[in-house]
Amino acid sequence: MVRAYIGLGSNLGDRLGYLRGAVRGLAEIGKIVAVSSLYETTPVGYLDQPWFLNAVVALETGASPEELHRHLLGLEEAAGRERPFPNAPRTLDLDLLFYDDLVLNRPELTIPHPRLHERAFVLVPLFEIAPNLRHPTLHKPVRELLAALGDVSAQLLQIAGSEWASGES
Ligand code: PH2
Ligand code: MG
Ligand code: MG
Repeated sequence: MVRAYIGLGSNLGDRLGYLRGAVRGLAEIGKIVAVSSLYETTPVGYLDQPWFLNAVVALETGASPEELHRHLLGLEEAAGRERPFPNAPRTLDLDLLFYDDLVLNRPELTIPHPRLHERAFVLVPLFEIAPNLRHPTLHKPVRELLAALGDVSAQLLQIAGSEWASGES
């Protein structure tokens, strides 16, 4: 069994419904062992799009990285995700952040996620559930990666505790 960390995001349609559906879908391939609070976040990168809901979950799984990645893509597909252009608004985005301390560099899958250390919308929820988790190539714990971003308070707002994941819809 390994522990994987997955970033969840949505900024189109029933955002909370898609994230809750994703948590149910992740439980089909492992055991959810931690769920972060839920954050509303300002768009990063392509700015002309709605605010996101973001969260991070920890999953204990026997699935290989490839199986897990395929499962994530299947859940995005099931949520009706379309990809008209890079960084387009999306119903559901599921990013494999860490897979134990595996380092993988393939065209279709890079682990750890190559931009996670730049992103408050990933590091703030990740810090809640795994502050001491060490990045296997940057050799720093999440706590330090987050501290390096400085004041991120204008980029996100905590809108619910971890109970968000277990609600109806
Ligand atoms: N995802 C992106 C690009 N920008 N910004 C926020 N706030 N949240 C995201 O999940 C996000 C983003 C690419 O996947
Ligand atoms: Mg993403
Ligand atoms: Mg993605």
